[in-house]
Amino acid sequence: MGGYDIIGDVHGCATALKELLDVLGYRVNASSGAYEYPDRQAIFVGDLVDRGAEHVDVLQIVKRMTDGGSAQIVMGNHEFNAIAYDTPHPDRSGVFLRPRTEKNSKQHKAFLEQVDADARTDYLDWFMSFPLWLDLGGIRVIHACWHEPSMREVRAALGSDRFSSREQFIRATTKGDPLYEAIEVLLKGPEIELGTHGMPPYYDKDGHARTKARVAWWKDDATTLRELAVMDGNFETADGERYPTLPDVEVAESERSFSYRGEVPVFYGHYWRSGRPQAGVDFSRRTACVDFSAIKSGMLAAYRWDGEREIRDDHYVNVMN
Ligand SMILES: [Mn+2]
Repeated sequence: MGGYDIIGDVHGCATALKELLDVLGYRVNASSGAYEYPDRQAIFVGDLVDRGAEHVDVLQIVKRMTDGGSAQIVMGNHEFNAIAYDTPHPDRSGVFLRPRTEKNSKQHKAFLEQVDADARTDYLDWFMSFPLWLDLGGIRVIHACWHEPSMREVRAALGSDRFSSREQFIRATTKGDPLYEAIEVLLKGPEIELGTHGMPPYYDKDGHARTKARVAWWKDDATTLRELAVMDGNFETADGERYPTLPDVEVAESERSFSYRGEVPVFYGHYWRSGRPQAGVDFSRRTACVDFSAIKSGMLAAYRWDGEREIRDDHYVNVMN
């Protein structure tokens, strides 16, 4: 393979996807109908679904590409949730592995409305076949966080890097099961407890109290709570005060275990970044986020990888200038 084009979270935005593939130089093969590029492959970081208005088109485009061999994909938390939303709970009648609460149904509404029931069944089977990560030699790809202890847990539970039975999927949605915890890290990213460091809960934009912060696993040199915990929203304390700056104290080694120290570049999505890719936040020498919020910006981002061992700012494609 001459190179890989790693594509961010599509979230039902087919127009943006077609524009990006066009910018990258992919062309539709007249006989198969699949976008392709000689000697290159597109790699999707997951989250094809939810939110956007063009689900049918997105699913058709990407499925044709993976079927034809011009693309590969890893599972995102939205594909995982879509399967769980559709799978009945084994013991509780009328209940599904992902509870059909108002919030969960609203988040999944666009997919349910746009993809009819028959097509949905086929696509959910396809989602179930997605690997949870890809290790392609020169690059690694994961939806949210490359974390080898969690991958070992998955391999032990599944016997491979993907699901092959409903029973496995049930375990993966059962809180407290080591498989559930591992999937959370890989598909949603690790979190750090603020309370154990003497910090109060914070309130997010929807008024939900939160006791954990996201871990900046992509920084290889972060050792303190301030460096590791992502607190970049306009968060408030219970009293409506601005949330205090986190202390610059070293955290325990176990809380640093997520930091990526591998030599092979890792590409990931999930984090809704925006603007021009920034060193130290969106990319580092060995990590690069490709999710630049297609839904909000109308532009889907990618990274054109040509064999380099260190991430290059100028290999980002279709990001804001
Ligand atoms: Mn995601």
